[in-house]
Order: sequence, then structure tokens, then C-alpha cells
Amino acid sequence: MPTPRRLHLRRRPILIAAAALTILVLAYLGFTMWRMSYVPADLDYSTTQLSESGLYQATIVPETEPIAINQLHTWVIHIETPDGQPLTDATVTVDGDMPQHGHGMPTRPQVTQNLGNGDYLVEGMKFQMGGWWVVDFLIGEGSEQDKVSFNLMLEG
Ligand SMILES: [Cu+2]
Repeated sequence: MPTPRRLHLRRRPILIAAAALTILVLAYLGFTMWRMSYVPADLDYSTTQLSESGLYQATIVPETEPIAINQLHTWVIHIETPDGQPLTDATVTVDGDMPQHGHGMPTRPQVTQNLGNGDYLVEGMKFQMGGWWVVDFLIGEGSEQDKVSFNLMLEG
């Protein structure tokens, strides 16, 4: 029979390993929670943005403000050149995602109508949770194409 002291000594490596594992798991969970909820402080939430290469300036007008979670709705996007000429014959695609969560929208929204004067109707917009979303529009006219992104902070 081992004495209580020897038993204690034999168990110590296991206890140390268990403690280390617990610390690792807690650190990992803490990091994951931080990463899931971390939002850069300097995000630009403006509804008018210049495209990445500066070809177009776009303004989004969601059907309702604030945007409700889990509700199918429409947007209108207005697109013009930086000097204010409406882009009347653009091809526009849209996609949204949550940068921290690695998932997108539950729908595949589409531009379904050219409303004229640089306005385009976006149907099928839906966000399934609150938080930080980025909605990208790929805008093309003729041989030119550029991307414009909007940050949204949704309550929900
Ligand atoms: Cu999410």
C-alpha cells in the first residue's frame, strides 16, 4: 500500500496537466468569445461610400430603419460617378457576411430592377442575427468593375 504522501506525489503530474488543460480551454474560449464579438472601433457606418478603386459612389437606402432582424426586405442602391453622374446601366450583384462569424446571409439577395436615374432595387435582403455585417456590392458598367462595401451594426 502506498503511503498517502507517495500517492499525492504520483498524482501531482496529473493534477498539473489537468490544471494546464483547464487554463488552455478557458483561454481558447475567452479568445473565441472575444473574436466573435470584437468590432473595430473605427468602422465607417456611413450609408454613402466610395468604391475601392474610386470609380463609383454608392448610397444605400434600406426599406426600413432600423433594419429588423429576420425580416425579408428591400433596399435601393443609388450609384453615381464621383463627379455626380448617375450610373444608369450598371450590373450590380450583392452579398453580405459577418466578418467575425464566417457566415453570410440566409438569402441570396439580387438587384431585380433598374429604377432609373442611378437607382437599383435590391430584393431578398435578410439578416438572421444582430451584430456587425458587411454588405458588398459589385458594380460593373461596360468593361469597368468596382466593389463598394457598407458596414452595418444591427440590433438584435
Ligand atoms: Cu453571425
